[in-house]
Amino acid sequence: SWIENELPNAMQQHQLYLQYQPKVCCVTNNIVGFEALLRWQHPEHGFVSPGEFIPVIENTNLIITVGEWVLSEVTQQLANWRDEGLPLLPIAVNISGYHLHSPTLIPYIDQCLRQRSLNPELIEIEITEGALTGNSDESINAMRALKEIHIKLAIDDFGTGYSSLSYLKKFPVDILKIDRAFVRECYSNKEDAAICKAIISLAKSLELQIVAEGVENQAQLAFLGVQGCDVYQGFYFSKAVDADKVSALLMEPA
Ligand code: G
Ligand code: G
Ligand code: MN
Ligand code: NA
Repeated sequence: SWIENELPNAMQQHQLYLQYQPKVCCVTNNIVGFEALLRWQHPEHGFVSPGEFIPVIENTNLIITVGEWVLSEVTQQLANWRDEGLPLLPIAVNISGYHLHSPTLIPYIDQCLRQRSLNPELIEIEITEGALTGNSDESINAMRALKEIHIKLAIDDFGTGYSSLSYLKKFPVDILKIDRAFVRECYSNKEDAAICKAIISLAKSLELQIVAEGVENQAQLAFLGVQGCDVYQGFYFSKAVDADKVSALLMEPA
């Protein structure tokens, strides 16, 4: 498709850029980190959503090229903020299963961090639950290798991947992100409330940090807070914003 043909140029021609969505502590309301989200402004097609172009390239080497571009951008951005004297917060990066299972991921991240003298704790890798259902041994090996270089791991879209919960015991995971499909009506729908409660309780007993996605209103936040959710993300606090807006947020006293 045109997506595969034009994406390589898009990186060179600065049509791709990142925005950053704040992650907020449910207790203090302080920003505790950000998630990097890809954006593509195409000269003819206009704005192209990652929800549209990522699936097209997800099982090709192009997802590695794009993933490496994101990792390089994010680490360079962190280094720039550090050099400007700003206090740094961790940034979560979405990595596709195909890239996770490639032998190039670990050396590439390691090189990005070393080149810019960054603490690995500043990068979190988000893997969707769906990416972990097959290749279980391969996934475990890749995740262990990430842990060896002190990178934190999050399971994204948790609850939608139809995978066995037993992998939580085997996989060295730090963070669970409740899919926004369960958050949407958590305060009014009995089933969604039960699912959110169960996921939060599971995360607590496994000592994992729990992040709720897609929080858009006070009713959702109140419910999640009572259940003991640690962190939330969503339009209620902020949509993803440009890097210069992040600098302003980092400068604000907590
Ligand atoms: O930001 P938005 O809601 O448009 O993102 C749509 C989807 O694209 C989400 O599932 C999100 O995880 C994914 N996505 C956004 N940025 C990246 C990225 O840098 N890499 C990968 N693999 N997926 C991304
Ligand atoms: O799959 P992933 O969680 O990486 O997807 C992140 C996507 O969710 C981003 O594209 C972002 O724009 C979107 N998003 C973030 N906050 C909200 C929200 O409060 N409501 C909705 N509907 N989407 C959100
Ligand atoms: Mn994500
Ligand atoms: Na998600």
